[in-house]
Amino acid sequence: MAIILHGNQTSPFARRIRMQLEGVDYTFQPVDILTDEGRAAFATITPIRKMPVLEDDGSRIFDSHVIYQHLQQRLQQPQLTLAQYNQISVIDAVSDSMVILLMSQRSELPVEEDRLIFKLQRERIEDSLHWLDQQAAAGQFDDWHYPTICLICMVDWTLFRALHSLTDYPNLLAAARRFDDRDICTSTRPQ
Ligand SMILES: N[C@@H](CCC(=O)N[C@@H](CS)C(=O)NCC(=O)O)C(=O)O
Repeated sequence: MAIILHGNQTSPFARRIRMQLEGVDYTFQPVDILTDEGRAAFATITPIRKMPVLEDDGSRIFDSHVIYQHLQQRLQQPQLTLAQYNQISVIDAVSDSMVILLMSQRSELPVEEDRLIFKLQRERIEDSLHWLDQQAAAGQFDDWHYPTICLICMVDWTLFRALHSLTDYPNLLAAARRFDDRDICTSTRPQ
C-alpha cells in the first residue's frame, strides 16, 4: 500500500487521519498554506485547497470524512455507529466555527463585536461544547476509537491556538487528556 498524506502539524483534520493511520507505513507530505508559493503548489493537489488530502495507490481523496471511510474499509477498522457520526459532526462544528473566528481575527475583522456572523459561531461553539461535555460525562469518549481521536484533535488544536480555555467543560477536557501518554498523541501534537 503506497499512501501519501498531505497535511501539516497543526491541522486537527489532518491529525485525525495521522492517528487513524497509526501503525501503517505512509509518507507525510507537509503542506504550506501560509505562502503564495505553498498555496499554489497545494492547489495542484486539490481544488478545495484544504488539508488533509490522501493519495492511495493512484487515487486522490479530499476531505477527512471521505478519507476516514476509505481507510476504515481498507484497514478493516470497526464501523462507527450513527451516535458516533453525530459526535464527529458536533466536533467538526466546533472546529469549523473556530476556524471562521480565527480567520476573521487574522483578517482584522471585529470578532468581539455583536455581529451576526460572529454571534452565530459563538452560540454554536458553546452549545456544541456543552453537548460534547455531556457525552463525555456519559462515557462516550472513554475508549480509544475514531470519535475520541477527533475530540483529542479538536481540543488540542483549540488550546494550542488559545481560541477557548474549555475550563467550563471539565468532562470534555478530562476525556481528551485520558490518552495523553499514547505515542501517537505525543508524536502528532500541534506545535
Ligand atoms: N471538512 C474538511 C475541513 C478541512 C479543513 O478545514 N482544513 C483546514 C486546516 S485545519 C484547511 O486546510 N484550511 C485551509 C483553508 O481554509 O484555506 C475536512 O474534514 O477535511
